[in-house]
Amino acid sequence: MDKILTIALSKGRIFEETLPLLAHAGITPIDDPEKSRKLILDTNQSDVKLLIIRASDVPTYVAHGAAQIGVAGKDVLLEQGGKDLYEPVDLHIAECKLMVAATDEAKLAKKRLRVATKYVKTARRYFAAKGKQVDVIKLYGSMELAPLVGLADCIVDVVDTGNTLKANGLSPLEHIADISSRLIVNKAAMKTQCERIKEFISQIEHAVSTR
Ligand code: PRT
Ligand code: MG
Repeated sequence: MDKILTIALSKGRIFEETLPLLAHAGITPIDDPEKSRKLILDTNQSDVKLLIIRASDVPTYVAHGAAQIGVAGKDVLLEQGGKDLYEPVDLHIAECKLMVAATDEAKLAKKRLRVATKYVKTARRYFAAKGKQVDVIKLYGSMELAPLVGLADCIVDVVDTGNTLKANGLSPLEHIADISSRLIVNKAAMKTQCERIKEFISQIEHAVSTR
């Protein structure tokens, strides 16, 4: 019996954009995570399973070896840095930008900025590197609201089309990082399931480069 290969990923844009890459590696899920309530999806390959979890939990599952492989946004990886993982492939999916946004430039001129974000560590690091004093307010979602109700002067969030910012009267003002999703691999699994994982990585790399 071959060892099981478990791949952790989140529903929504990451799942949808990873599917064609998995298909290239010959892997097709049997259930649709948007319809099924199952958290472990079987695939057409009996030794490959998909774990459907929150985007921000993917590095944790892979770091602990509960999944050998995962797909995680670079925003999540930057924020949770220090997890002992390999990051062998930039999948160039779920691309966006991590930005500072506010109603206007003047809001960023304050001596001590209040920054609302779920990216607490990344925001601290960014403003510290600029020598800017900040108070970071941790939020779990709907960051765009914070500047509108006086909770913060600006936000740090990922931006794709910019429509959400625009709809809330905010502008993207400072670029922190370009973001895309990465294949991540558990370090111990890379040794114990070396051949299977290397084969998978090269199939995915090929899928990315020929897309
Ligand atoms: O939703 P949940 O709280 O479970 O977690 P999550 O929001 O982290 O997961 P998900 O699936 O929404 O995002 C997974 C990954 O997709 C993120 O970690 C990013 O790497 C990447 N990604 C790419 C994005 C976006 N584009 C994006 N636009 N993640 C979030 N957004 C948000 C954005 O913040 C805005 O609020 O989507 C909204 C719409 O964006 P606009 O700019 O197109 O209006
Ligand atoms: Mg989301």
